[in-house]
Amino acid sequence: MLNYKRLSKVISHALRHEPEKYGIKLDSNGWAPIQTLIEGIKRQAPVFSAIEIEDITSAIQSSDKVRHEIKSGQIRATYGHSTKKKINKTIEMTGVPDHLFHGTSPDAWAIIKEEGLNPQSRQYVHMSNNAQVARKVGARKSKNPVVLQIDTILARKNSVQFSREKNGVWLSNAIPSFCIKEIAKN
Ligand code: HQG
Repeated sequence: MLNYKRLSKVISHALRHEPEKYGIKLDSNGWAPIQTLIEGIKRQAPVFSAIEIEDITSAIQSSDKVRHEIKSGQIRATYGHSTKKKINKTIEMTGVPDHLFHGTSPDAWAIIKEEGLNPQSRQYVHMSNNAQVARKVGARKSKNPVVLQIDTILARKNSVQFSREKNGVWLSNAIPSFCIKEIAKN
């Protein structure tokens, strides 16, 4: 039985970070033909040399988050990109929650307090519409994660643009520090 968690990581690597290694050229919205992805994975990851399209769909569906989507023979990563050419996102003009949440480490928070939130190695800042989820995201970085609350009304007044992804994930460009505060642990 294939390790779908591992396969999902390889798919994310190909579609978020290094598509060229897999012979893939993402379009401006991040889409690539599934067949090209399959051929690239077969070449790059010998352990997956016999994968078929059903394995790609199973890996995506068995994942704990909506990381990838499939449409008309194409596949894309929904968020997380670090490729040089920016993936287009649809700016939400309505329906942005008044507050979004970002989980991080105390060390990063000490800098964010001064500099604001930056995308760092990714194309966009990642946030959640849910503080508990943000705490889990921060737990990837620290045993004592900090949850930050973003005042999106103030941020939008200061030219920050938000886009909605699957499953409660939100993306934006850099957010100034005065729109961000720490929320108490509960
Ligand atoms: C921090 C996972 C210093 C920021 C998650 C974060 C997410 C700063 C780190 C998705 C900073 C970047 C993305 C500044 C931001 N100075 N540090 N000015 N501004 N930072 O991993 O948001 O499981 O690139 O706080 O669930 O942690 O992969 O971003 O700690 O949705 O699908 O710089 O990745 O999803 O770290 O995570 P990351 P993230 P998957």
